[in-house]
Amino acid sequence: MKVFRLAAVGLVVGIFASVTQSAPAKKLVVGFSQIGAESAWRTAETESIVSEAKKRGVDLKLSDAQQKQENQIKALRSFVAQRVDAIILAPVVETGWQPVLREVKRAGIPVILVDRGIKVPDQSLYATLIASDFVQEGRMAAGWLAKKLGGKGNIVELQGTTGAAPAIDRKKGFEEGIAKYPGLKIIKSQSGDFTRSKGKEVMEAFLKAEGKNIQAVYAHNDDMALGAIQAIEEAGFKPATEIIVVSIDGVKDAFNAMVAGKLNCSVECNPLLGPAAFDAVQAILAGKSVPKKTIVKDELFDETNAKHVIDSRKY
Ligand code: GYE
Repeated sequence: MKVFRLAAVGLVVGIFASVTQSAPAKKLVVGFSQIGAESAWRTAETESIVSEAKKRGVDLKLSDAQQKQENQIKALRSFVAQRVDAIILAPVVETGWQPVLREVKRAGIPVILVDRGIKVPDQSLYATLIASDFVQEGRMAAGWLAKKLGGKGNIVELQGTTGAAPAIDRKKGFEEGIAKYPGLKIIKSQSGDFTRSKGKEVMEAFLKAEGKNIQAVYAHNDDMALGAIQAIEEAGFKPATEIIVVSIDGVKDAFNAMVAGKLNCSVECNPLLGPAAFDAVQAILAGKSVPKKTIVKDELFDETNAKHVIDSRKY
């Protein structure tokens, strides 16, 4: 009886709701041009955006560019053809966006940049950027390493993807950071494209050329550092003791490596940008003004505190 009454009430409420409600709101359609899946960081970012879209009932069109700008440009054009409501773009490199973003603007579609910035003469070509301060991350890594090495030592650098904002800025910040220590030198620097396999490959070449001359590795992301650690071990050196390793991102595997005593330090870079990205999408589509840039705050973790925080890490 009770069950029946509840069902009846539900039915009445249901009918009432359907009478009073106007036509259901149109589902928001958002195009997301993602760079690829080169690192654990990137996978975490994709998951964050996909799951947030689901949570908010957004129809997300996800396009994976496999690290190629030309694929991203194609994706943007296809989003325009599909008349999406907004575009989230994680741009692989900084330059070369002006022509396609003009087309997007002409179609009246707002662009939300996530995680990496771009260089365009016309700032109106994107609505907002949500990203970490990569220069600051580089400075933090440099400060930590300078202290660890007592201001003296030879460093090899594994750069991120050539032309990418985090590669340019993390290099710049790090160089600034070590500039006050005349005893610290970058003796080799090359791109490892933000991947584990390239990081390993480039580190192997560095070790072959410099061997015992290397006191530290600065990698622009954790994946390259993890590849480098493998190369160091295979060359018969002890990572984190004989060769200090510092990197950026703070992904779970980096924490595992710090706890295992193979990685010394990782500067966090938060990839969980889904909520902030969709807050921006919805605000912009509601005609609200949003800041041109939102900086995500990052912390530094190292061998002394990794084990205390590893269980609370979300990516
Ligand atoms: O650090 C790296 C990734 O753009 C901030 O890209 C991001 C970087 C991140 O592949 O792991």
